[in-house]
Amino acid sequence: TESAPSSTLIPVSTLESFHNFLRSPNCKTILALVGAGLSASSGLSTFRGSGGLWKQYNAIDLATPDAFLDDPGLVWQFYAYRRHKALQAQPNLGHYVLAKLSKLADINFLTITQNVDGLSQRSHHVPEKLLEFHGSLFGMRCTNFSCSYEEQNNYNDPLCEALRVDNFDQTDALPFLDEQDLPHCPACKVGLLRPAVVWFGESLPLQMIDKADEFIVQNKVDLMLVIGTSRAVWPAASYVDIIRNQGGKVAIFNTEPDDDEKDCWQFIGDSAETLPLAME
Ligand code: BV8
Ligand code: ZN
Repeated sequence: TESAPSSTLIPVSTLESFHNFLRSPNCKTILALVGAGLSASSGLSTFRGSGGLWKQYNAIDLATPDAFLDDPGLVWQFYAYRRHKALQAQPNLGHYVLAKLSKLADINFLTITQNVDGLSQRSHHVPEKLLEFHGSLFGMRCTNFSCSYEEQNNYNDPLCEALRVDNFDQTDALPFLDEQDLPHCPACKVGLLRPAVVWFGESLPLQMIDKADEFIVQNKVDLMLVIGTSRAVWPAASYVDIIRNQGGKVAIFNTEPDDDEKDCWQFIGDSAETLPLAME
């Protein structure tokens, strides 16, 4: 018999035992935890693998309130670049499999995505079953505390002339941008706008945590899909142990095997290939 595509060799025993569980009557509630790896084959570099223009910067150092206070122009160029790339990218089969699961009537399903690229939303995932835990590259928030500007999505690219990406894509040295050249709030006119993402050291919006906790408390999660994430970031990573401690099963979809993980299914390969195979 012909084997699965060369890059995705899933042992038949893994697939069979997973499918037996998935199709059994006691697999009614599924929670997916998604990370940058799900968007990798859509061409978006993972957080730790971000190469190219940003190789000289560590993404974690730029995704912080201090970095923005210190040099908003640099941080805005980082986000303008990622917005530009995310708008050029297309959701892949892995995103569509999760979107399909979100439409099934006979299971309780929720996706917690750590990604801010908007690809899960663009794959027509049922919105009520998608938690963008770290916000979105396209959300815009006013930094003027006394302003009542409602956070809203802005898909313009470029956001403003100074942030036109092809200006700085081919050069190594990024230009220093003055604050007045950066996006400002249309409501109060004075507030500098910032991307509505959760930076390191910032708390996640409470309603996100509440919705995730509500789902876990209301339905005992039978199966957790851990897709394309290094599980280095908290509190998103904590849900795997929470579910396992409640007796839920875990399936990991990653290009790297996780040798510490014993009692779980591991699908090694590109999640754009392994998810459709596993969840068919
Ligand atoms: C908070 C938005 C309370 C911005 C992001 C408790 C313990 C330890 C640390 C902490 C803790 N509590 C808080 C912290 C600090 C911090 C943290 O977790 N630091 C880490 C680095 C140790 N957490 C926070 O600050 C959080 N806030 O807890 O608030 C608080 C308040 C004040 C003070 C203290 C606490 C906020 C975290 C949110 C940060 N914002 N994103 C932006 O994106 O610009 S997180 C950002 O990094 C991404 O969104 C993403 O979530 C994360 C990267 O993680 P991954 O998605 O897993 O991506 P990664 O590249 O790491 O891995 C990719 C994986 O895919 C790899 O495993 C790879 O093998 C695999 N892969 C690659 N290709 C494929 C693939 N798999 C399948 N197919 C492929 N093709
Ligand atoms: Zn404002």
